[in-house]
Amino acid sequence: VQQRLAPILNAIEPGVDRSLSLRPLVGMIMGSDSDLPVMKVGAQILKQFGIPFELSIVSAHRTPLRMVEYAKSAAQRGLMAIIAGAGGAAHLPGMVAAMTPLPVIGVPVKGSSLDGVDSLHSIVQMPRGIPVATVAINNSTNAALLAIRILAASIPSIMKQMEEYMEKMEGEVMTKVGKLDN
Ligand code: RP5
Repeated sequence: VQQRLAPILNAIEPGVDRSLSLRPLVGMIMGSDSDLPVMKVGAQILKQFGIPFELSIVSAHRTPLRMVEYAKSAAQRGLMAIIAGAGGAAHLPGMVAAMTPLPVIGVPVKGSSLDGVDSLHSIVQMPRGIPVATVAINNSTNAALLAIRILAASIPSIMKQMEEYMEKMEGEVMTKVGKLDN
């Protein structure tokens, strides 16, 4: 799995072996390598904020035991949030949330036949007691930003970064407003 992900990791952070880097605070997992094009956008955001994270393939259906091991060890390994992307009958975020006390953010990945509505409904309709914070279809950017906000609540330097990110975004919009007005 790590071998298949290596080119992606390298594109995100050339020359850095994630397994040797800082202890990951965010776990980003996905059901299949076919989810990577969607998920790597969020990974790029985590990288941009300098958040130590891990990226891997964990399938609820094809590697159920790996999923159990991943979810059960996540808190103990120091993760503070998990982002889980999946398509179709997207059980991964919900099943992981059922086995960890950590916050889990689900990314519904758009599949080929039902436009991602299948994934969205699978992830968002969690039964009472096991929450999964669900972002919009294919929106791994918001999943990463939400994970960062979760970290920011207890890490002041990350809070400051998030405030700066929001100010920058506002500034960019206001520049466009200024151009339209003139
Ligand atoms: C899900 O099935 C994955 O998350 C993926 O979105 C979907 C299709 O997987 P592949 O058949 O492309 O591996 O488990």
